[in-house]
Amino acid sequence: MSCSNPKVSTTPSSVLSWLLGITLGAGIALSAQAQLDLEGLWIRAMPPGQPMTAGYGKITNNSGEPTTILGASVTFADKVEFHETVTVDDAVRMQPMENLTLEAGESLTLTPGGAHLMIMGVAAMPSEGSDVALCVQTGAEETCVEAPVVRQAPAAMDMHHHHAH
Ligand SMILES: [Cu+2]
Repeated sequence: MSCSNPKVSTTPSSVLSWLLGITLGAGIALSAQAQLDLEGLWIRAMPPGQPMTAGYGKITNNSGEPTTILGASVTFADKVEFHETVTVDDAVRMQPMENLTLEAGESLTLTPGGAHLMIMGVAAMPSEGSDVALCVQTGAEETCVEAPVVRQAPAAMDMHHHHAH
């Protein structure tokens, strides 16, 4: 969160009101801000007719208190599960995540080969290049984003890349 307002006075009362203004502003911003921040979410483009695909990205708990993710949904498929990837007896497999509680400020990062959104019962696979609504539910609210349908992670998800070549 950034505040670019430079109106800082040296008199204590002005500083107090400035701080108060900041506090009120932050409070208003918080109430309008989603509990969950969905960052860089994308859905794997798959050929038409495939019954399932996966979604990835970063989900951060901005609520300031532990928050449990109850589920996720898309309009083009029956069911979305949070899966984790585990290795058992040298075999890689995936299973539903048991703990979907994020501590305050904690993020859940979903990446190919790791935890992911398993999207099942696809009625009509969205075409590559389209955007689809992807929603994540907590007890208090539902947070939705428009997620691009692409073959691989968009460049924005490459955290080590700073737009320079
Ligand atoms: Cu899976």
